[in-house]
Amino acid sequence: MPRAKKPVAKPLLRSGRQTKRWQALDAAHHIHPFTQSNLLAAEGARVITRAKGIYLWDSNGVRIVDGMSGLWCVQIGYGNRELAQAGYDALKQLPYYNHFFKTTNPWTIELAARLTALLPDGHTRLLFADSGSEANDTALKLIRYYWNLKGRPEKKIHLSRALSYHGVTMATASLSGLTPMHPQWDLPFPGFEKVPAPYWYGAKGAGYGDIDPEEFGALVTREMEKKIVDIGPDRIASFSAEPVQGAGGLIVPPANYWPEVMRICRRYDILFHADEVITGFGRTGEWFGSFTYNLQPDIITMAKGLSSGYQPISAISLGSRMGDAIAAAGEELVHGYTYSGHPVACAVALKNVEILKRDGIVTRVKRKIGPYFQRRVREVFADHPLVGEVRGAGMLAAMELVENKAERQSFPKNRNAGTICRDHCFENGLVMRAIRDTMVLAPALIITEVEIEHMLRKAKLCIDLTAKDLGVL
Ligand code: PXG
Repeated sequence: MPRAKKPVAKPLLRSGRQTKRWQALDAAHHIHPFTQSNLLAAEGARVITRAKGIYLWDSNGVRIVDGMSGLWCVQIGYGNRELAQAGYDALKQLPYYNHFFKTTNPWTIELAARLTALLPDGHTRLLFADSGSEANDTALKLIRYYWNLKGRPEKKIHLSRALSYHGVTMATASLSGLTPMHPQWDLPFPGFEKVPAPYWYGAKGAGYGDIDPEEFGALVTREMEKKIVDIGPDRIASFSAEPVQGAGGLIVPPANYWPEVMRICRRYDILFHADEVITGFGRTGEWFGSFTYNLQPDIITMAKGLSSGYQPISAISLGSRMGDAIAAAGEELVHGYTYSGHPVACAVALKNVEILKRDGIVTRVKRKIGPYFQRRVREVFADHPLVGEVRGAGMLAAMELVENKAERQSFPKNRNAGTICRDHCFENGLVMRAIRDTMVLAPALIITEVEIEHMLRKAKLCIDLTAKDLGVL
């Protein structure tokens, strides 16, 4: 009998070749978002081929802990079969139809109804779109429309905050306060004005001196009010804000900030738009950050966790003030996307929301895993010499790396502390987001205590290595 051929250890070799091929094709043909293509082409992009729970695998078979749940969005973790099944069923039954010509479909209807039951009182009507940027762009249009309907067309200025991220369309990039998002595109458009972010930890470096968080909260809201008075409240349409600023550096405002902002919006008759693209769907321990911080939004935008990122879908929810006015106008709403309320995306989002509720995932963030995560991240990092501040809420946490902890002094930009740390994470199988020198973790809401320990051990290793590189340890 001929001897069976010994299995050769080819898969690795093959996958190595395949990876190189994919990297070359990617470098040649695919333009990446927020990426310097020439640098990436030299390095080669990491090819992610599968995922399960909180883990990703690359094309070389390396397992990576995804500390960011994708881009702050995979609430339910990867590889959920029920979501896959829901999408597959919808794909078979109705892969596409729209809502333009007096039509609808069961998944869109059920999802709209389900969401309004979870949203704050008065939010009984919503529209769908396909991304956070589209949702915010739509919100700005609806805000303009509302004031036109009210006979106040002069109310057209959109206020938002420094360091905010609201999207990348022309209008939502204008609304965003992260200034690097503007020059390539000659933005912001006129009519977009900024007020300060409630970024207490950065206050000293920004020249506010040694100020305590509450004083700083009062100070930035006074600056906001002054800006409104200077512009003239009659010209201001809206104030847009993330309950916790995400991409701007995970900024959790001082306790007195939100009540004062709510008072200011009411006093000057400014519509309040809560951008819940990151904070929605349990991220802060409630269904929406608006509940966590007791906000009363006139309009809410949501995306990411709505479908746990499994499908591109977003929504814009109208409070009674805007919803009633728009309904009463009885006009055609001259707006909508080909894919708004896509049946497959709605089916997946519906199943996602059902599971978040059925399995008590949001409640678990509030009562158990959120408090555990917040406690452990502080225990591990609060006394670390490189970590100036640990901050966070629910399943959001950040460690801000500083040169001098006692003096709250940041590193000069050219020391690249955040980038060095992110590179260590990359080498050590952890995705942790570097925002300037702030390292962020936003894991899937289904993460276990054991997995949190595993993730934090890796994060500690990477921050220790960074400290060594920077001469702090
Ligand atoms: N609002 C907020 C608060 C966001 O965080 C958007 C709107 C825009 O959503 P779309 O779906 O159009 O991307 C976002 C998106 C990062 C990062 O690295 C964050 C986002 C997107 C991409 C990267 O922190 N947030």
